[in-house]
Amino acid sequence: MLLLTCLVAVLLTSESRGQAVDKTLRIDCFPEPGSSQQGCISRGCIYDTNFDQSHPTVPLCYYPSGTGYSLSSSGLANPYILNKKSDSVKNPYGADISPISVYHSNIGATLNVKIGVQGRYEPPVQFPRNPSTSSDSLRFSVSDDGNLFSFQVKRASTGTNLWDTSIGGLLFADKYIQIATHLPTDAVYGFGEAIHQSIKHDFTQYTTWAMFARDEPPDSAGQDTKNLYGVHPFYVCLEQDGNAHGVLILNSNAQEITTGMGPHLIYRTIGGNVDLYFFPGPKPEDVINQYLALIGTPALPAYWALGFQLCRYGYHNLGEMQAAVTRTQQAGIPLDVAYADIDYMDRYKDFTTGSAWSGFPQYADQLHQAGMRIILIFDPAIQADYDSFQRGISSGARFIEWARQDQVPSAINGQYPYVQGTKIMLGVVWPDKHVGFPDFLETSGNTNKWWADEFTRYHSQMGFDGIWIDMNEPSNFGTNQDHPWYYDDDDHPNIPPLFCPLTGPDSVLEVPPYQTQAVYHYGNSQLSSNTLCMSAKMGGGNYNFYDAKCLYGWSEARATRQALSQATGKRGAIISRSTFPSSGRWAGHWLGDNTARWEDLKTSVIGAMEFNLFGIPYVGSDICGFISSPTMELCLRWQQMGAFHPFSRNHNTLGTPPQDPAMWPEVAAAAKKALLMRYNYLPYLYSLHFEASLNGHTVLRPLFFEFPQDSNTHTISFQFLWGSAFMITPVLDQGATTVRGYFPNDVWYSIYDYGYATVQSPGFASLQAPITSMIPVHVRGGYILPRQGPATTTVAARQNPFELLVAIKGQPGQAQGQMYWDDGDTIADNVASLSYYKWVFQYSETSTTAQITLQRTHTANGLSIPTLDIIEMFGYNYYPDYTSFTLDGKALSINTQTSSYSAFTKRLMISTANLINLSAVNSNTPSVLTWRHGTQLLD
Ligand code: MIG
Repeated sequence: MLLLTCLVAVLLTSESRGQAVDKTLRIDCFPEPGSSQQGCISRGCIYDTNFDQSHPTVPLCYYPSGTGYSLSSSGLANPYILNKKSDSVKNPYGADISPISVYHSNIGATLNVKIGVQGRYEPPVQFPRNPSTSSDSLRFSVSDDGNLFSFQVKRASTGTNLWDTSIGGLLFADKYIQIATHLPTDAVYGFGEAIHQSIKHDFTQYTTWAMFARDEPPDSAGQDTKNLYGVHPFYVCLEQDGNAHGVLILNSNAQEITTGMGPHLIYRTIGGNVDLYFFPGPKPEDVINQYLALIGTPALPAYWALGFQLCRYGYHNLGEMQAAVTRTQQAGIPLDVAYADIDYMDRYKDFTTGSAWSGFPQYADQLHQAGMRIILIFDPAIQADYDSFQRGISSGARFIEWARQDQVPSAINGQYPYVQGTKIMLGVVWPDKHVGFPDFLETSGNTNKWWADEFTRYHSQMGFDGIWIDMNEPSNFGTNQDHPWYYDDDDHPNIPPLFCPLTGPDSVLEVPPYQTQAVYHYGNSQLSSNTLCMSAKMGGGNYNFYDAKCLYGWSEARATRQALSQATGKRGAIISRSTFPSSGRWAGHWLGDNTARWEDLKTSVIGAMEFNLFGIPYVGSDICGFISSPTMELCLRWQQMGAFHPFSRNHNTLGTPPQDPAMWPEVAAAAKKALLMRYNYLPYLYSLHFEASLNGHTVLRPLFFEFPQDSNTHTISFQFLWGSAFMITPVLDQGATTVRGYFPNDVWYSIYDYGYATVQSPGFASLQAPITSMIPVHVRGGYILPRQGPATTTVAARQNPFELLVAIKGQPGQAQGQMYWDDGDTIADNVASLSYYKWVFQYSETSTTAQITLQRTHTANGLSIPTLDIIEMFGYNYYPDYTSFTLDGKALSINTQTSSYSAFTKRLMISTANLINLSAVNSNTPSVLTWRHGTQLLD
């Protein structure tokens, strides 16, 4: 009895202090390894001794409720001034900074909430920050309940709380900042770069995702929360009613998020401020549009860059590359781009050509003659003893440096005359000697100018068309290791690696009090593992590498865009391994060093959708898998799926057998078929890219983007859409001859082998998909898709007549669509000022007539284009009168030999040479194509 009374008393005390927190709403107070009851209590946190077997991820050591700041009387309005709450737990990782401020402002419909202290580091990303628009708006409010400051971001139209920080946990020290919020639902998408097993985050447990750029291959075998090459602290969330909003947390330090069961979100970073951007939607696509208004719209790839691309690491010589290209061509597989990896270089030095590749420039000419293009890899790090480096030094280019002269290791730097008298931090990458890392963040312009000049100089020897930038996390080999891996590699001399000051007074940035999961995940690791020292200087000495490292790939992409334009005078294409918000303005992305496994095929479907959320729509995976060797069947399925990723490239690692599609007759046949369909619909895909670049959109979309009210779509991870109207249902399982797909309530017409032109009923369905067939592709009713007969290069395909696929919906039937068209390769830094065509198409019908209006809403100067010769219609329920066709009142004669109608499939094919000259259709009032038909057929 006495015991019981005591227990009750204890419970009451802790309850009366309001400190215990339900399992579902905790904020971990010991997220690093080594948590113990004693360590927990000494932090002032609460330790739960009841480990819950069924919820092993629930933090046992957690912050008491009420942890945080309170509103100061000196700042009761914008900016709000906060003081550390006197009875609150201290920041475990450094002195609490107090006061801090909270400031909110609007950029159009986007709400910016900034928490922190002026003058602290902020990422120097220079976003365009264009005001966004929305049919809805957001409201910011604060509360100081129980002396705990919190803020709320509400959707004005519904009052839904999108963020509510009353969950507590706000902490702010120089190297540990934490903020937490309740979330309206668990339908959260995004945060990267990481492998996600499902597109929707899982809130049934606590999961922490690190964000710190690292040369780290993805592992798709199971749940793996490690951070990969780039950093995207951005998510989209669907509210209960299907409204969508987005949030960007703009910070470039090592950072992480925990998704908690509340559902709630915990954000931690070890530097900078908390700079939050809320995008009101209310449609998912609106969210991306608003996000891209802030960070900038994606680069428009050259038209040819939408063609199929063939690559591998480990061609021993030019002959092997030629053989792979020739194999592919001879199999009739469409192919636009041939790649060379670091193999082509002389001992891995940028801007050089190795002796086994002496005929490469001539081969490039030959490929160009055949309408093809070349993309070459370039690594950022430059060997410190050859002419490219020397020109950099003499032109005032900067490299990443040590903070002080006395830190420079003379045993390394002393070997290189060009670095004498500098503080350049030398590291080790592929080249035989030490390398310097160009400082693309410095603002004199010298570095970027030198970079562009090097590309220009090399381009005059070797005619490449696009640039592949790798290793830009930046990756450095063997940092802090006595025996780096390359000591055991025959192809790399044993030069000493970089050692960072991990102890002593210079270690404050190297080993901060909280190192993030980017360190803890890897065991014996530091923030500088695989990269340069955190205490290095970049941005011309203005920034610590600790703060700005994650911008390295971003800044290299920006410099490389300038270099590509200067060197080639053309648009071309760039793909970058490391990315950050707004990298899409200059480059696309491949999903990194995946493995030839079914699991990796699956996660790449999710990865490509996520990068569309991140504003980098030009994305794809290494088709058939990079590491290890695919089976025929896996490679076949990957070629089929990858044919529908905006960036479509087969790539393979060193030392594995060739896996280009022509290696197996079955894969060759499947790749040919899938890629011919891709090439057929490239005018539609290109128009989506054009729209994305011009106005800020995705190209590839998850189903929930188009059907947010249909909760079945919220968890669909393995189907995707091109724009609104073209759905791909890939086969991702070994041995499968059918695939389960979901068809939201709408009209879906098959355009693959099974049921071509006919309607697929809505709901879940099992679809035929043996390896001899295409994977299922469906077109959505209500849309008109532009296309063109395919060919084996885009150059040839672009000469073919245009076609329209009219997928009719409704009663009376209607459909609409649009097409953008330009020369496809003019530099597009400003897409709006390109010389381009845009047409808007509209279909409507009455019981006696059908009509398609064609309006030219933008016109290219002096660009000759093919005629529109084919109109294919699905769901057309009448016998057409071929003799009744008119365009703007003038009779058109239809070739009845090549045109046809099937009352069974309701498919009408109108095919007549030179049917419509699109460059001449009206621009003000649309041109009208019309014809008569008989009475409606019964279904
Ligand atoms: O450490 O250039 O992700 O695509 O083939 C490997 C060789 C360096 C990593 C890239 C991969 C490329 C490879 N690179």
